[in-house]
Amino acid sequence: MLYPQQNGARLCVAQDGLWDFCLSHDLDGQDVRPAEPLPGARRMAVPASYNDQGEDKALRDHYGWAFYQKMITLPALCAGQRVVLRFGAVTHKARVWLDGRLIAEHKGGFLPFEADVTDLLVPGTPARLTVACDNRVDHSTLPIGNEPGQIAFFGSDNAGIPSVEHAKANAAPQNRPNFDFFNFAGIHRPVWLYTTPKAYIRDITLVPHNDGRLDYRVDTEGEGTAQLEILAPDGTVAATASGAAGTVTVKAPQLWEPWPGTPHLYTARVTFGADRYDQTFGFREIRVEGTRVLLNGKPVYFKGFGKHEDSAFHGRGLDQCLNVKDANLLHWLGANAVRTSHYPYSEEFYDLCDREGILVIDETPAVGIGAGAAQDPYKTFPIAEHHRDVVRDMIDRDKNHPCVIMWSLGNEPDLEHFPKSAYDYWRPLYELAHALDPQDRPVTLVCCQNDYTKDITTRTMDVVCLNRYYGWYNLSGDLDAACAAWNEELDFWAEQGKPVMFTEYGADTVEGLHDTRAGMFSEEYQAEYFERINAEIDKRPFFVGELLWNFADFATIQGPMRVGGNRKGVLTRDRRPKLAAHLLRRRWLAIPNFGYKG
Ligand code: GCB
Repeated sequence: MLYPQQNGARLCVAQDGLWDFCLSHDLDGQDVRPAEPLPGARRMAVPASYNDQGEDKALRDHYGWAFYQKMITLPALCAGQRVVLRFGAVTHKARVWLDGRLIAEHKGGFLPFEADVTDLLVPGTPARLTVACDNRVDHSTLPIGNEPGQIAFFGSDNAGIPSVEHAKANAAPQNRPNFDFFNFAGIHRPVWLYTTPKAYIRDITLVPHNDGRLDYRVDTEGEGTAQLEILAPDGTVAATASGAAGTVTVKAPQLWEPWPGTPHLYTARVTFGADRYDQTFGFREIRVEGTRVLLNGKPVYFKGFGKHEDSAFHGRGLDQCLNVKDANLLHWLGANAVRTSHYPYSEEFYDLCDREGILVIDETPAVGIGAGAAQDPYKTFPIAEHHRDVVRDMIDRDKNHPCVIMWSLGNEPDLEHFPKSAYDYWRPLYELAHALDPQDRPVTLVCCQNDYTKDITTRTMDVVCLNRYYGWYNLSGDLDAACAAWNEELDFWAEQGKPVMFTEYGADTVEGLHDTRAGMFSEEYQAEYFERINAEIDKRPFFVGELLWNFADFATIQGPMRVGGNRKGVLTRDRRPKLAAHLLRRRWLAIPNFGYKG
């Protein structure tokens, strides 16, 4: 799906700003009439989560539908154009009405959707746009929520105590997320009204090869012939082509390389009748060979983090300023990679990473599938079809980005208790991702700390991605024992003949808490933890990367394990460095992108 673009052929108007807003108190959202002004409306900024924009608990802890509303108008001069209303992301379920008429429904809170409103929005005439979003998570959504009566992630269980069980059963309906990030909701990404000519470019698919060949396909609607101009990074025309699909060759292309190399970006300028679209891309190749990951033919070493889209007040809403700040902090730290844990991020983030030379592991929102479940989640959770849709839509959205170098099908599912079921569930998704990706990038699944000898799925991925908390959730505070256990596991992975990397490891750290003996939660413990564990992975040639948990502290559900959120950030939530950040910076600036392990 193309990102909205304003150019000589298309008008593109952001609908961001202050909208009217109200909470629904009916689980089907039937107490609000979308054709009428919202009852008791208050102001709400878009894009942003609604949860932290007010001081009331009702907003923070809402369960169910919330409504947004705004009058929209397209200038009369747009008459005769095709008109589209596009949402970057509405979390988790959305319904959209124009003047009371339902024009779109969408499931999944992290990917875009749009509605053609050419016949509904008369240019020059205002219309009432109403958007409802449902924040409920359960066994049929991604991410996964627990069903009523069950506990939330890191909630206190006290199973079996009658009074606690009764209170749980009688508690007000509420979300019980099976994941460790706050369940922010709302219109999280920009809303656009855009026009195209009636005959238009629907999609562009590009597969660059480092010898300069560029395979392309242009999908269109209506009569016409697609024309292509390939613009070099300096804007000069490097090649031209005509027709809906083919191969065009750029002489001696400048490759896209991660920071501190130069991420050279080319542009495919496509015209089709009166329509036009500029699609950026980069010449870079990524593949796995034996125990190495080769980027542009060279063994790459990943240094960086799992992140979250999370900040004060905005919640999970797009914050371009924060994204730019984070990119600069990644450079300052000497990092070259991030994982979009635990959902696809905003389109604007990938565009920034293309330009800043940051490698991205792009992850679906499939988090919480059954970890700790007594029953086989693959047989009981109705999610397979939605999961396939999400994989398809994520690849469709992000396929042209040079920054995206690997797909992650999900985070920390149960792979150990129902190993055969797990394999039968994940293997087709792995094959689907390979089949759908025109650039055929490596595919992975991020695995939880488990009995790795029983898990038969992780070892079949292109890159083995491990979340491990030796020295934190187990062997707590004992880094000698943690290193011993970790080494024993590394001996197992050494036998598998795959590249292996950390996608998570870390320690909760309260900024300002210091300790001469590096006790848990102190800044010294986090620094020593990374130093000790990193010394072990440095000895292993097949270990190709270290993505720490987490880039910055982030909001979570309340629980006895979380002091004002998850504190495993190397930076605080407001982006101040903890002690470990300085040590990592020294380490990472000395580790080259290529050839670190030979
Ligand atoms: C994990 C999860 C991540 C949590 C983290 C933690 O394994 O993947 O979402 O936040 O552990 O800090 O417990």
